[in-house]
Amino acid sequence: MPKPVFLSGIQPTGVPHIGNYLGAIKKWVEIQDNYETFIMVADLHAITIPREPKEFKEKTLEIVALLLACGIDPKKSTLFIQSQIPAHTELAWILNTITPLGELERMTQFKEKKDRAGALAGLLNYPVLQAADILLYKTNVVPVGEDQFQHLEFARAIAKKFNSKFGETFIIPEALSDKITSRIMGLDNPNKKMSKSAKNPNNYIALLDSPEIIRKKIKSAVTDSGKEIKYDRENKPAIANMLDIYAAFSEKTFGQLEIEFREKSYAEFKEELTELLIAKLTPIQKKYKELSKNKNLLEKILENSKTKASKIANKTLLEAKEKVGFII
Ligand code: AQP
Repeated sequence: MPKPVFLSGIQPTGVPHIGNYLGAIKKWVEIQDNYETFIMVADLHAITIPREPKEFKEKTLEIVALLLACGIDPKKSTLFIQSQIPAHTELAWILNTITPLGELERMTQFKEKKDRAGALAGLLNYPVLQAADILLYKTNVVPVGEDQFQHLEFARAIAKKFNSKFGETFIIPEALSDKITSRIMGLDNPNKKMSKSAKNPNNYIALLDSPEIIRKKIKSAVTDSGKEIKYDRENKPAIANMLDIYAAFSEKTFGQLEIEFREKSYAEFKEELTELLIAKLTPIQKKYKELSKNKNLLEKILENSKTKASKIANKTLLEAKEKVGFII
C-alpha cells in the first residue's frame, strides 16, 4: 500500500526557533518514515511581507541546511523550494478564479497581518496559494495549528468546489491533529506565540543561537509571580511555557518535572533549562556548519527534490488544466 502523503512547510523569514523545531521540524523528522513526506521552503509565502532580496536569498539556503541538520533526510523526504516549482503559482491562479473574495477577506490571518504588511493582494490571496501547495501533491494530511485551521478548511472547500465543477481531480486533505502543532510561546510574552520575526530577539531561542546567547535569553525570560515550578497555563503561563519546552526536549512529563524541581527556584530551573537547550542544539549547530560548507551537496539535494516535486506537481496541474478546458 502506498504511504499517505504529508505536506508541510516553513517560511524563510528568519532563523527557525525552538518553537518551529518542537511544533513542526522535530515532528516532520519523526514521521518521515511513515508518510510520503514533502517539506517545502515556502518562499512564495514569505514575500507576502516585503523582504530584503539579499538577506532573503541567504535565509532560504540557510533554512534548507538547517532542516537537513535537524534530521530531515533527503532519502525519505522531498525537501524543496516552493518558487522552483512554477505549478504552485499556476494552480493558485486557477483556484483564484473560483474563490469568492469575501472568503479571503474574512480570514483571521489576513485581518491580523494586513496592518503590518499593508493590505497587499498577495497577503489576501495567500490561502489560495496554500491550497494549491497542498492539492498539487494529492496530499492526504497536513499538520494544522489553530491559526492555520481556517486555511485548511478553505483548501478543502476549494478542492470540493473544483471537483464538483470540473470533475474529480483533487484529494480532499485532512488535518493531522494532535500535539503536532503545540504552541511554544514567546519568552518575553507567554501570551503570544514565539515568532522568528519578533522585533525583540529575547522572544525566541533561534536554533543557531550560541550558548552565551541562550544563557542570556533564558536569564531574561519573563517568569510569573510566586516561586513554585508548577504546570499551570492559566495562572503561570511563563513557567508553563518553559516547562513545555523542557518537557519536549527532555521527553519527560510535566509531573516528573514538577517533582524534579519541587525544591528548586526559578533561577535554578532556568539554569537547567539553559543547559538542556545547549546540549540539544549544539549537535544541530555542528551538523549545520558542516552542511553549509558543502554547497555541492546542498545543490544536489535541491536539484533532486526539484525534479521529483515538479514531476508530481506538473502531473496534477495538467489534470486540472485539462478539466478546465485549456489547450494542452
Ligand atoms: N511558536 C511556535 N510554536 C510551535 N510551532 C510553531 N510554528 C511556528 N511558530 C511556532 C510552526 O512552525 C512551522 C513553520 O512556521 P512558518 O515559518 O510557516 O511561519 P509561522 O507559523 O508564521 O512561524 P513564525 O516563526 O511565527 O514566523 P514569522 O514570524 O515569519 O511569521 C509551522 O508549522 C508553524 O505552525
